[in-house]
Amino acid sequence: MSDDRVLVENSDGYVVITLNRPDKLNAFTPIQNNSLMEALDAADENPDCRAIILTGAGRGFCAGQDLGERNPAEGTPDLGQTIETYFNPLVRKLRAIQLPIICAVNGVAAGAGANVALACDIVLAAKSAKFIQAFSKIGLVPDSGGTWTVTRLIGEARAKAIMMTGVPVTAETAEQWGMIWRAVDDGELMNEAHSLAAGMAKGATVGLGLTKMLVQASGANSFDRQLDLERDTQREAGRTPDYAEGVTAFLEKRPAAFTGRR
Ligand code: T3D
Repeated sequence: MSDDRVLVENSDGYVVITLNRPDKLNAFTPIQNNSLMEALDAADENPDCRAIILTGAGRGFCAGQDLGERNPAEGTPDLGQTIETYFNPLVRKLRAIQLPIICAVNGVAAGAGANVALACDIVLAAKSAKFIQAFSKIGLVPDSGGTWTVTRLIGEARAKAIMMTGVPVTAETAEQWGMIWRAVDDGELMNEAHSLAAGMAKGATVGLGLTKMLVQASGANSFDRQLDLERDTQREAGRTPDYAEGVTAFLEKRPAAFTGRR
């Protein structure tokens, strides 16, 4: 990586991407955002990469936009422009990559940092982590897809309350509400994330990617349209070598050795 504000580590079949500006709780700057996009593209284009872990260095996951880059005394900025340039492309990419993306939320996730985490496919959080829809505290509205994602995850009543109050949501509450997959002991977070990613990296990669797309498409589809989409997608999955291997392995009573060929 050209910039050390985002670290990339290749593991066996998956990639770990770490936001690395711990002194500022990994708040997003344009450079860090560009590096993160580059790292995600590289992982997506790497045929050996079958899963991604996204996490943060230090005591925070990400505190959202770096407010040190904003100076209200200089006039009214066009925040729509920065959303269009940085945050919207980032969350679109997280959802478009046809690989499982595991977010290991190691500490506070605030503002865009919270909604970027929640845009990932499987979210694990350390029990000490908190999710804060911090936007209302500075007169903004939730972005990075939060009004869409969070509302679908936890419903309007809770979404409106946490967005309008900015109250921190603990990892354990987030798990109880269905906002994340699991809250785990702090010391276990990265072990859990690696173990999940290693499992995914041995999985039927095309099928997992298609599953992600199907679940994401369901929100906009009627039940009938979704049934059609499942039919078409199953046709595609059924043509992969991993399907043949999965069924053969079952019949031969042995573990499947998926190649994950994409
Ligand atoms: O502008 C646009 O482009 C529009 C898009 C907006 C997207 C957004 O994300 S808006 C929301 C921006 N984020 C926030 O409003 C959160 C701001 N941070 C906080 O409220 C608190 O830091 C936390 C609740 C996240 C954590 O609190 P705490 O007490 O654990 O840590 P701290 O002491 O506040 O922060 C530690 C350091 O990180 C501190 O630096 P210092 O004083 O030690 O040099 C603090 O200033 C810095 N930091 C934390 N968040 C940000 C930040 N620096 C810049 N930007 C931040 N967002």
